[in-house]
Amino acid sequence: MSAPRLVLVLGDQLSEEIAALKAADPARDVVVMAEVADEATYAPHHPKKIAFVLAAMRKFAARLAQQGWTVAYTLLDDPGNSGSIPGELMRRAEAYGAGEVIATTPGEWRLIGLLDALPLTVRQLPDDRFLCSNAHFAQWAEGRKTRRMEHFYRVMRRESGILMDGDAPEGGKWNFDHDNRKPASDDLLRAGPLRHAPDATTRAVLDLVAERFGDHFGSLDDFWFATDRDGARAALDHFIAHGLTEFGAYQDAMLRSDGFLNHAVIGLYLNAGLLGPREVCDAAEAAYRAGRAPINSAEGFIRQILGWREFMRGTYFLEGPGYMARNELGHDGALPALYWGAPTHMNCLSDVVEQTRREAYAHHIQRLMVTGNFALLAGVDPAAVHEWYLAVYADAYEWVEAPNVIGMSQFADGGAVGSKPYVSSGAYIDRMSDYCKSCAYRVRDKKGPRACPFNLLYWHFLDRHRDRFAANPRMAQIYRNWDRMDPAKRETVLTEAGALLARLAKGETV
Ligand code: FAD
Ligand code: DLZ
Ligand code: SF4
Repeated sequence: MSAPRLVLVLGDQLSEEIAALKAADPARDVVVMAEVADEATYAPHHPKKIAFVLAAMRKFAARLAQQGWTVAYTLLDDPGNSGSIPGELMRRAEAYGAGEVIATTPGEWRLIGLLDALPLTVRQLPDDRFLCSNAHFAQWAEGRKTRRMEHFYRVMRRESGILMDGDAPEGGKWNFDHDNRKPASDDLLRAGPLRHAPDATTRAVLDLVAERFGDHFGSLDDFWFATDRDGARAALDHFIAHGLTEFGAYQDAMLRSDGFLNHAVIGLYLNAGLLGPREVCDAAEAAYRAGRAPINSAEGFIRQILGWREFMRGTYFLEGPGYMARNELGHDGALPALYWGAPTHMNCLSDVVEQTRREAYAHHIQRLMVTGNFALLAGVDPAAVHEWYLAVYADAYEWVEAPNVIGMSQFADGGAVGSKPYVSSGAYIDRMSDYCKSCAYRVRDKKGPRACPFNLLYWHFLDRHRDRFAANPRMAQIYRNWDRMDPAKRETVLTEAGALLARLAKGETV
């Protein structure tokens, strides 16, 4: 009998269809799964995220063992635990006399490099859980001066056949966002995401995480994530039945009383391998075709997965390991302490950060137009913003988090992801949320002691980056508005914004 090979399954590769398992032989090979301190601390992950990953790993390992695989599983508190993925592979290689590792390429350059550096023969197979391979994305991108998600998405619709009517897009349009973007009212009852009571395995993990990582930012209370494939599928079905119909309409809305609105809260399951993108798109399309969801919702939801998610993954691998250090706008401010829960008078930020601390979740518009928008306006170093997002959200893995943060949110890649920066004054937040009603600042004040900080910093941002953005056709009108403002008022706005930035830099509460 030939020597066993080690089959690496990482905490975000929990699918029976994962490439490494498909290439391995249960009669010969040993699956290696390891709970290691390095993966929990290379970014200070939210305790709920760590608990989710570890509980899901334990259950997935048990399922593989039941199916006849030999699983060498390292518990976090095993006395021999080396604390790292490479360390555990070396330990298992010695124990089993193995010289070869079959891995599915990790979703992070850091780990890809660590595996490449091992003194073992390591095969990193393409991760084929996606609807567009990295090679195919590179082919699509070849020769394009700019890459835009909307163009990529149409190719993906055609190639996958999802939501198509022959050669034409279902409903006659590729994009129905015109019907979306309504603010929400808090008198509507929404089902919210499906909540799962922790079982014995999850409770044991929660105790362990509290003991080992209780000092990380984030609460472990009321843990309700699914931690296995069946629970994740039930969460998807629940969303399709109760959330999808109004997903489109309220996609961009924010409410103090409801941090989930009509969002699916499935990103963590998709990214860990408990759900696949094709089944999610198929479920949404089936609901539409059965008359249970309108086209604007089905299309809007499918676009997030078939379009944005695949586009972000392609971008991460195309841009290479240097992407996380990009800083095209030269921002170097420290991340304000309010992101880690220090007090702030800004209602929107205080609410989103508190929700993030509690749930390891915020929806897209909260991430983009509140926490992301503020960091960009305030000129925070994008690497610090990136580290924060990677740590605090249960669905955060570098391949998807970095293009969203470095690219879409902070414009630190100079436009590889988006054609213009996502910045707004307080007016946008006021239109899409109820945060401003009870804020200490006044969203209508453009200057003065109670002026909304987003208003002040918005003009400061545009003014200091004028050379870069004034020629952008999508921003020309904004500069015209700025130029039409009374010069004395412009001066006051810039002076007050500068004073606000100075207070932020000193760590004062704003
Ligand atoms: P829904 O709103 O219900 O959308 C359904 C699914 O669409 C999501 O689960 C997700 O898989 C996909 N999706 C939607 N938007 C995007 C997008 N822009 N990029 C990739 N997939 C998308 N998403 C992550 O999965 N991990 C991250 O670390 C992450 N970081 C982000 C950071 C910033 C600054 C921003 C602006 C967005 C980020 N996103 C990230 C994208 C998006 O915010 C989350 O996917 C979404 O909030 C997850 O919640 P949901 O499952 O309820 O999503
Ligand atoms: C996020 C995470 C955590 C918290 N812990 C582990 C772990 O103990 N073992 C493991 O294999 N994976 C873990 N992960 C997921 C990895 O960090 C993830 O595979 C890489 O970041 C690549 O996406
Ligand atoms: Fe946020 Fe400004 Fe509205 Fe306050 S007034 S909630 S700071 S946007």
